[in-house]
Amino acid sequence: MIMMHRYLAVILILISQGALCENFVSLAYDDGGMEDAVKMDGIRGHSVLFTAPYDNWTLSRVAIYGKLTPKPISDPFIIEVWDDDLDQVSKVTDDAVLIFGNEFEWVLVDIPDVNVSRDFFVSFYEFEGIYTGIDRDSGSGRSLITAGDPNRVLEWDIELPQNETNWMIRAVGHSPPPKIGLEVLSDSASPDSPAMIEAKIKDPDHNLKSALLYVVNNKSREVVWSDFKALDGGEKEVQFFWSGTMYQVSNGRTSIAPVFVTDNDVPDLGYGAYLNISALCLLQLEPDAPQIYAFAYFGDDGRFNALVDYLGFAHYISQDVLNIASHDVDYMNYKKGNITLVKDKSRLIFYKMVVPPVQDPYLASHRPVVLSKSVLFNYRLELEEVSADPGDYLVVVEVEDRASNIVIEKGEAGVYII
Ligand SMILES: [Ca+2]
Ligand SMILES: [Ca+2]
Repeated sequence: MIMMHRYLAVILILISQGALCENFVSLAYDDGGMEDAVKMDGIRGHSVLFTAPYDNWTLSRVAIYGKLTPKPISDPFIIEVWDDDLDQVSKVTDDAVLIFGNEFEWVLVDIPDVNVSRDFFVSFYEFEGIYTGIDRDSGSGRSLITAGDPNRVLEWDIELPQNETNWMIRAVGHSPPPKIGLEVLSDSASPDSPAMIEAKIKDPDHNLKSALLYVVNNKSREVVWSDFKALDGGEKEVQFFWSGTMYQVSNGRTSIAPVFVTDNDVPDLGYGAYLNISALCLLQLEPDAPQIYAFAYFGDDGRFNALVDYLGFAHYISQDVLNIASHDVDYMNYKKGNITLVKDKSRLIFYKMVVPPVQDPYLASHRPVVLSKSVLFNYRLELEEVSADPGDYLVVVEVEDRASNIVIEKGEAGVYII
């Protein structure tokens, strides 16, 4: 019922930081689902006309959805890359039986890195040795039949209509990381006059995914505020605002801050106001029980309305949320059969994000919060927006593209609360 991918995305960002990723993107015109397959004889090649995402894009692999024919006539296959003048810019020959199998699958063939611009052709010659998958759902007009000596596009002469044929051949290349220019446009933060931070973001191959702002206490290095924005395209000016506040969780007896939270895009089924903000936490049902990752959901008014673990199991939903989900269910009956939280025993451990001067950001745990009040009053657990301490704050912006490039920019100027 509740979308989890946002948090998983956040967690994955944390995990992938510092890891060595190969940041590839795939150019594809097929839909990934095969409806047909053909092999072709000696001179004819399956060719796809690609358009480079930008000039001098580095192409480094070709992916082909194919399998060996039962009795290959000849072992080698050839992949050729031509520019838009039909001049060959790269060529590899390899042994089909070493690379393709007896079942259809995506096979990645390494080619020497080559820079391509504008339109370019990738042609696959298999000499009746390999069936090449065909997607027939989304004719792109980019699948052709080619031949070499001299390089040329042949007349379409196979049975399937050309406008229903997409060779399942993809071009795989590097995705350069985004660049961030960070500027603090207004540096004093208060509810009446928020600080304003602008990030000018450029990505050469136009596959931006998201931007995340952290406002970091200069002394403690704790993140007091974060703001996530989904992006697309290649050039964006993103404005962030901060009113000098942070989130605090309190159970009536004790409170902890700053708590790391995420805004939610809850599907609009009436739940929105109840599940708007969530916080990653560790759930411990009883003192000796294992700790498991979960998300606590809070409403616009700060009330605690749901607790869902990382597998999607709901340990608690509030009476308000149950009423929206199903009007006829009695909450006390529901509670008996479904709510696993134990009053005075179950504990939640919330997180704060820490951004050390030289290391990557990481999550640190707060002391546990015990659920000691009645479920009928939402355990009296609340998420409150409170004033952050006066002082200096750093701004950090983290931008990700769809090829898992992550770039972190720390602002030279900071913001402050008087
Ligand atoms: Ca298909
Ligand atoms: Ca990129």
